[in-house]
Amino acid sequence: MACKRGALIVLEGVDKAGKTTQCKKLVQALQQSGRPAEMMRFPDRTTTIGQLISAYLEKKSELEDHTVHLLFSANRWEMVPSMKKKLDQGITLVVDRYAFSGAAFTSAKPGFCLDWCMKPDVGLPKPDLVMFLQLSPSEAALRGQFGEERYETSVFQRAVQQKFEQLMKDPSVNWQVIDASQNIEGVHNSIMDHSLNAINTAQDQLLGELWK
Ligand code: NYM
Repeated sequence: MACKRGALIVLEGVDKAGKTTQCKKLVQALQQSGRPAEMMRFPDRTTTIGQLISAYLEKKSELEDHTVHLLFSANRWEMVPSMKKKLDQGITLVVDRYAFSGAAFTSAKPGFCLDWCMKPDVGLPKPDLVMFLQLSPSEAALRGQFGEERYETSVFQRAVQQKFEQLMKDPSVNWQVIDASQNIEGVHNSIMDHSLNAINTAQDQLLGELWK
């Protein structure tokens, strides 16, 4: 019998919600329970496209807004062959941000609509589960100062949060909202429960296409 496919699991949320910490903990917990799992993140700053994006985020270069949006999408598409290969091999992928960040961040800029922002990512591998780490702006502020990168202001993050709320109304995506104000272990336990369910369900299903 062919090996069962891995699940595509995405963590989303505004900055400071704890996505990276939780992705790492989830991968570790899955591996320790004997389930093959790997972490990925977007943007993936290691590729040629990722380096252009990284310089833009660090304010070392300027890029026109549509252009950088398309680069973020291209940075996902360039990883699709290796993502599909790993999923086919039974490896569960835990992804720190995906197309939802792409659509939410650009559409929070003036002159962009969500619909246009979603288009370049239509047809990407569809996550089996997207967990949104929910944290109010006031709680995020308690976690310290924002960094120096582009988009790291509380005004912009509020606009991004509203765009995520619009995206979460889409019933074609398996969204789960996680209360990120709990302690690290509490958040991890919720994430682990949802992930084990998704892994069990995904193994007998074909990988879908996002927003199609
Ligand atoms: N970001 C991330 C986008 O604007 N579009 C995208 O498609 C993705 C994946 O990049 N502020 C933004 C969100 C973050 C920034 O992410 C870098 P990180 O997780 O801090 O490296």
